[in-house]
Amino acid sequence: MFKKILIANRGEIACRVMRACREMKIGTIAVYSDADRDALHVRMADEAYHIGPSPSNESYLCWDKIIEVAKTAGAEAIHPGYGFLSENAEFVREVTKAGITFIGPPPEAMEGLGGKMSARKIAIEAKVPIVPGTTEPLRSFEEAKVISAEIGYPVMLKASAGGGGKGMRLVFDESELKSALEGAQSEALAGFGDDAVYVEKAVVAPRHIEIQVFSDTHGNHVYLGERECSIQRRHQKVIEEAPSPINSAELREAMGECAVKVAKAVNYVGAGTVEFLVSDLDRSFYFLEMNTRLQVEHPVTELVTGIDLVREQINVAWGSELSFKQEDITIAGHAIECRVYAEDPDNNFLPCPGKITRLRVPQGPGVRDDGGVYEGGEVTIFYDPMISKLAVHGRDRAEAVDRMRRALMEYEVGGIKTTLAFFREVMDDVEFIEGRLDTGFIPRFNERKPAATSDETTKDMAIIAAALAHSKPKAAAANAAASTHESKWASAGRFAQLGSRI
Ligand code: MV4
Repeated sequence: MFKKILIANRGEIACRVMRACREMKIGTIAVYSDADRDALHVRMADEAYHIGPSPSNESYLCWDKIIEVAKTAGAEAIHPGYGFLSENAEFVREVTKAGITFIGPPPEAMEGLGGKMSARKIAIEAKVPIVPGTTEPLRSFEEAKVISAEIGYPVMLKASAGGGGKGMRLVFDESELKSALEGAQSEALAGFGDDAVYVEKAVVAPRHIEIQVFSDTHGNHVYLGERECSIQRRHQKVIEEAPSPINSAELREAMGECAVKVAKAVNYVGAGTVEFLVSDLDRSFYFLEMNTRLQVEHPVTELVTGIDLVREQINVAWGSELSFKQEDITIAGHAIECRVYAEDPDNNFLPCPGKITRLRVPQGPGVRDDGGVYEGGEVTIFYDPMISKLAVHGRDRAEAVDRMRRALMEYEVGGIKTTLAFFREVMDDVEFIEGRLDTGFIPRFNERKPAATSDETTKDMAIIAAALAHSKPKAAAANAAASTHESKWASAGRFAQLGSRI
């Protein structure tokens, strides 16, 4: 086995990878930027090397510096985590040239699946259903008009190089098509330096369900069930769960087999995720794209399968066969994950950097927190403000929801605003509890809930706080303090259930 691995990442995922290394008795090498001098991943590593200024394009994206560190520190392999260099085929080639093992798929698989249009071609070849549409860039408005009419409105224009909803337009009829096409093309050009846009049929109120796949260098390909990731804001996942509330063994098998077909088609190696849109009307599913990395939401799959995906990645990179076969994989119970962000839910989820003055992480039965910060540490403006992933596991979905609700009550973050209060509200939401998840969940949720920052609400808060101050002075003071770093509503609402939060 490898003796030393360099982790080319930061935050919670760097810490997560180091945990697997430690269990496997592998030495860990961290790299860090100016802003991360005192970061948790640096403290957790056996060795840590400074690689540059705070902006990621001068540090975590500088592969020459990272490879240099790997050589001097004697790393035999590099784990890229997610984001940064994790899906950069050129980086993979450079790492390999330096005689170091890249923990991830071969560059050819990455490139084939990197573009949306190229991925669609691979899926067609592999006889995997895709959303009806084109696999070549639209050459003119006239062509877009003819094809869209053929497919039938509503249609979706998508940038081939796209991601995060950039260069994507939903078009309801022909009158909107011209400006949508121009908008998508210019956004794609500005965002990715490539204005290629194609068209596909819009699936109405779809679910986003993805399949975890795993492949080794011996030609074994398996699927580890699905994750439902339909709850997204601005094309960022917010809550993920496994299995999907649909929880159908037939659908899992059908989607799983399609996902494996895609992995086989590109001679995939390691952990990958095949994304599908699923229509709630008839449970039909369509391949969307494949992500050639370990995903943020991998813990929910780990919780229901009992498999350590990072350990398996390292084993596969070493050249070992997968430690399990398809028939060994079972889905036990239900897992839910909330991405806890340093953002203000009362102010349009604006990032909230700052010093974490207090941190109490939930514990107890069925709770797992993958964190990247510590009390006294800082959340900076330079990187994604996710501070942890809170995941729970229960025997069924109802138990998992109860556990998440309880864990969220235990969770305390002081000094910065977080999305914890938002999650507490979601756990009490009827549509969420019933598992009615689709891409419209967040907009509907926002409509249903009272305007949290109106003057009336603030007044009510003052009244509640005053009443509590009268009966329980210490607790009320704590609650008033909590309301400065969390949603006022959530703090007040929970107070009756919780009594004191300190
Ligand atoms: C779609 C779609 C409907 N029809 N494609 C793709 C990338 C992802 N960030 C959003 N994507 C969508 N692609 C077709 N043909 C709807 C979405 C979509 C979405 C998908 C899953 C979860 C949330 C979403 C929110 C808006 C749009």
